[in-house]
Amino acid sequence: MTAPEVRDTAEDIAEMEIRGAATIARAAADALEAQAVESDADTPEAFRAELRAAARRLRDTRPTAVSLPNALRYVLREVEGDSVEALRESTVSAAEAFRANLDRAQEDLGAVGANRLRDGDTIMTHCHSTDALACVRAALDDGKELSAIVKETRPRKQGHITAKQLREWGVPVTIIVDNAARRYLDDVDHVLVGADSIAADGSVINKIGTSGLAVNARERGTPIMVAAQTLKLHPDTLTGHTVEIEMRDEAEVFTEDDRAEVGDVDVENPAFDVTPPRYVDAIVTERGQFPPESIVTLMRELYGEGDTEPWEEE
Ligand code: RUB
Repeated sequence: MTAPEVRDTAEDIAEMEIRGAATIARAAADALEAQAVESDADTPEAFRAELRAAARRLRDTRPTAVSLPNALRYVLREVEGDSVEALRESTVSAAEAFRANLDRAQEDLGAVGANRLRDGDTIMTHCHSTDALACVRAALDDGKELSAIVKETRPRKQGHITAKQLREWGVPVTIIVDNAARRYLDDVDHVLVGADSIAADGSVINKIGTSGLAVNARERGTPIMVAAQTLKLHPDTLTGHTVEIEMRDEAEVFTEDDRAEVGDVDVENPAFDVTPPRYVDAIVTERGQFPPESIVTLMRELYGEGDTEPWEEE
């Protein structure tokens, strides 16, 4: 059987009710745990097959954020035992360990990122990243005062989530439309964004619009800081694979009414883009900050060269 939580989580990730790379990873680990707890499999083989099927279902929801397959790999590789009960227990403790690592990594990353922020600084944000906000939180906890220029982030306006969080923390916020970013870059001390995936060459894959922002920021001389736990490192890129960019429903940007008004046009709605490493000043992780070109060393250390995926059929 497939646990209802696996189906619900997969749907919620696909529909972006659950969104943001770290949050998706946590939800995936939770769903595998639910699958293990609710499984009625009567043999270890059947239990493992169900868990792999659940992982495949979760993995197939959104293609770009590598935290999703990295979470599934982490949990599945810890599953061990000769009985259904032992397998169940090891899945539950793997999911618990994964969540604890996630929390610790985000806190440690926040402390590193906060060191780059000075009292009185203004940041510019794009989309909503819990890793990026962890840096702000840690800086505030250090007693620094910050203000923020928050890009709306079309088409789904995740900038509003960032603005709400920052206001709850007492940070003064100015919302701008995405197209206004360059005009405000001279007023900004750091561009601070998250990442869905980091490739072996140090390219940063994040919400569509990040690359244009980074190019403009470089031209204005504003430093660009990417906050990304090592869970965002994409191991497949070590062996030459590229990161798939999710294309989303055109209805997010162009409605049926728009079509009736405008006429028959093609619509493209890529969810993410790739920022080349030369536009990024620092990638801030829980292991310290790295120039993007050196991230490959950390990637090799943590993930090695790829091997078979634990959700493939045996
Ligand atoms: C979210 C997005 C975020 C990263 C990092 O895109 O691009 O910047 O996922 O987030 P979407 P976090 O809204 O399409 O999921 O730091 O929370 O992992």
